[in-house]
Order: sequence, then C-alpha cells, then structure tokens
Amino acid sequence: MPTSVPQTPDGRTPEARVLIVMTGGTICMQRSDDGYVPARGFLERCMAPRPEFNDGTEVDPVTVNVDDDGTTSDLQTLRTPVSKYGKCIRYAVLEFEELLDSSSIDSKGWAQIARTIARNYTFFDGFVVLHGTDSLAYTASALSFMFSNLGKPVVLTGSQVPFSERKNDALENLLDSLDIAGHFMIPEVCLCFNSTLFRGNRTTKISASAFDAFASPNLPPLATITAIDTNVKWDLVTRPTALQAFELQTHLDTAHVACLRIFPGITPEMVAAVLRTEHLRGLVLETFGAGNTPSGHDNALIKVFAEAVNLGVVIVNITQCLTGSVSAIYAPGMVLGRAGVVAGNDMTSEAALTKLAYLLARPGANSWSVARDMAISLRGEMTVNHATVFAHPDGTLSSYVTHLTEVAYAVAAGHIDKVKEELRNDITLLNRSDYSGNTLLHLAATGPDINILRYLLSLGASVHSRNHTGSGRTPLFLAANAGLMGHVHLLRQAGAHLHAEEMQTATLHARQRPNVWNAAGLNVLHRQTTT
Ligand code: ASN
Repeated sequence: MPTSVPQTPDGRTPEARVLIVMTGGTICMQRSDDGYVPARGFLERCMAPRPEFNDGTEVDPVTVNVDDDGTTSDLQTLRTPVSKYGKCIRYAVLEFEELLDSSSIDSKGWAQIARTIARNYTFFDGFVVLHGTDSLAYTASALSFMFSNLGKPVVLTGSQVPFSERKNDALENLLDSLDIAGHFMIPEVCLCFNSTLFRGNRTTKISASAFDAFASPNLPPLATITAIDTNVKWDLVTRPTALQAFELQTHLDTAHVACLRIFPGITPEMVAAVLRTEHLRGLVLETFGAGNTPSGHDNALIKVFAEAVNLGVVIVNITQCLTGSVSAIYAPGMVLGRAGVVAGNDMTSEAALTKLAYLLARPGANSWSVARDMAISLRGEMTVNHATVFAHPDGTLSSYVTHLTEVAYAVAAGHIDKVKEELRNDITLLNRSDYSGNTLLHLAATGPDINILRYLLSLGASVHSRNHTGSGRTPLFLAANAGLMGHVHLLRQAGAHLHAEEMQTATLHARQRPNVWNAAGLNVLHRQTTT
C-alpha cells in the first residue's frame, strides 16, 4: 500500500475514466430454455450491486458518442472505491445494440468496436472491451492492427462462466481489466484473463472450458496480477514513438484471405483448389515444425505455391506448433521461401490472418508491399529485435525518487545531455511521476528546451498522463497554459489532446491567449463535446 493516498490540491482523490464496451459473450449471458444467451443491463445487474465496482457515491452521467453522425447518449456512471494506487475509477458501460456470441463476430463487429473507441478516445483514459472468448484472440489481433499510434490502454476480456452464476471467472477478469485500464499506462491492445495480461495479438484460446483459457506462447505476459500486486513487465510494453496522433483503419479485407493447415498426405490438387478460390489475395499456411511442407517427388506442392505467388497471392508461412518460429533451416522451408512464401516467424494464426486482411485493405496496397510488411513487426505481433520502452503508472514515492529528482531538475533546467544520460542509465524514469503526478513530459512541456520534449516523445513518453492538479492536467494543458506554441504543436503532433475537464478550464483562459489554446485543439474538441 502507498504510505498515503495522493490527493488533488482541492482534496479530492484522483480519478481515472474508463469506458467499458459490451459486445456480448458468456460474461453477460443468462440461462434460457435455449441455453445461455447474451442479456442486457450488465452495469445494473452485475456491477452496481457489488462494492468492488461501486463506492455508492452519486456520479454524474457521462456523455458518450454512440455513432459517427455525432449522436450522443448519457450513460449511467459508477465509481469504484479507492484502489491501492490511490485512484478511483469512474466508468460507464456502453452496450452494443446487438449482443453477440463471439463465434458470430466478423470484421464489421471489429470495426464497430474500433470506431466506438476512436469516437470516445479523447474522453477516457482507458477502455475495456467485454467480448466472448471464442473469437477473442482474433478480435484482439484485428484491433491491434486497426489502431496506429495507440496511446491508451485497450483491455479485452470475457469469461468462461457468466457473471450471473455463483462461481465464475467473470468478476475477477472484469476487476483486473478495469484496474489495468484505469491505472497502468500500457498503450496496447491487451487481453486480460485469469490474472494475466497478454499482448492481444500474441494470444490464442487454448481451452474450451478452463479459467486458464488463453496463452501467449511466444511472448511472456505483459503483467501478472496477484491479490497483493500487479507486476508489469515494463520492458515488454511497446509504446508509440512516432510523432503521430492515434489513427484508425476500420476496413479489413477478410473476404479475400484464408487459412490452410498442412497435413500428411495433403495433395497438390487440394492446395491448388484453395489457391484458385476466386479473388483470393492472401493465404496463411500452417506448416509443420520450423515451416516445412511435404516435398513429394517432384516438388509439385512447391510449384503450386510458386504459381500462386506469381499470380499475386501473398502466402505467409507460420508453424502449427504452439511455440517457436518458422525458419529456413530445413530444405522444405527454404524452398518455400525461394518460391516467394513469406516467413511469418512466430505469429499466431489469428495475428497472421488479421494482419494480412489489414495490410491488403490499406490504400495502395499491392502484393509486393503486403509481402514486405508481413515480414516486419507492426504491433509487436512477431519476434524481431524491436525497441521497447518502459513505463510506470503510479505516482507513489519509491527508491526512484532520487534519480527522478535529478533528471526532473535537468529537464526543468534544459540540460539535455544530463537528461539523456540519466535515461540511458534508467529508462524506467520515463513515465514515472512525482508525488504531484508530474512525469518528465509534464516538466518538459513547460521547460526551456523543446529538444528535451522531442527527445522524451521519441522514447515513447506518454502524452496522456495526468498529474494531480485539478481534474488531472496533461502536458499539453501545461504547455498551452504557459503559452508555449512550439511545445503545443509538438505535443499535438504526437497525439496529445485536452480532455473534457481541461477544455472547460481552458475556455476560461482562452481569451488571454486564443492562438495557443486554438493550437491545443480547444475549438475542435470543444465542438465535439457539445454535439
Ligand atoms: N461462446 C462464447 C462466446 O465466445 C464463449 C465464451 O464467451 N466463453 O461468446
């Protein structure tokens, strides 16, 4: 436990805002004569009566954007009791019109989830998506590709047993997911299940009934959750380092991709029949071991693959094995590579298929560009040497404080070399906050050297962290308030935005420096909240 609960200067407990998106799945189901079916009213039925989810205070409803034409809806909002990290989580549940058993979800459903998050991105600190487990790993993978430069946590979960049953895994999974989304700046699409947080696009469903339903065979969990603590492996967490704002691509070309599992005795004719499917553009080939297919006497199978590649079909080789990677160490695998089949390394089938569908739908995509991009890691979905950056969510004092003070001083004084040196020694300082909730980026946002701001952003410092002042100020607010136009532009470029309460406060200040507040997005975002 922290020695004391941090408070805002006006004596309130800091709050995080989380939107829970309910898409269906066992978690919300109830018994019926036809077996379990999805049921509505999850917040009222399951969350409101439980003290873990409801501290009993009256909370104003939250306005959420429910569709692309700007329609809004006021949702009932609840607040959790104060957590061990000294925060309450204020949340609402947005239920989709049609609640699905996830075995029926498709790319339209993925787009609906993605759009819901994008429309409400600026109003919440994190998102939880409640979803059936059957296709959860596909949805997690698809969303990870649909979102570029994601700066906030998106946590998917569900359960094997409905919340409405006495003994279930729903309560634990939901509580853990809400805690992660509200407390930890893990800006990835994650899957939280059975006290474990995974990178979503590394997961696969491994059990039809056990609570331990998901595995991430080729990447350790991003976090493990015990009764006492949440242990985040910050060195595994990826974060956006490009100076670009959050973006969304909703279209995935699932209609023209397929999956084929090789088995002993598969004939070239069968494979050719699949590859001749009208308008097929991409195939995920699940091969044996390190990426091998039967070679046969005359390499007939390889010729079928080579022909399809020449006709423009992108074929991606992944292994049927649960762990390990394809690699061209055996002749059959090497021959496949020479035929133009792309090595998918250690991607799961779910990740490979959704990545292929995503790349094929990108504007201007052709088979060459798709094949090239299938071989690189876009969202940490496959193992290559990629840079990772560390972070820490809470504002509690710790042994880091001495170093943090030193580097904080260097940021405030504009000593960039010292800042670089300290962060080289200990990158975990990057997203640490002091007792007022200020991260290094907060300090750099009003600091004398814009290059320090740029440097911290290039390392992946979060533009969305909120300090303990007022309703929680972001670095962008501080930069605008200080009238630093260059800093404001840079932060905006990196995806920063003012949140709803900041905009209200900013409106009062805007008369003095309209240009800088305008650059901070006041007009644009103000219009959004009033629609
Ligand atoms: N059939 C359910 C679904 O995927 C399974 C579950 O959620 N446990 O929606």
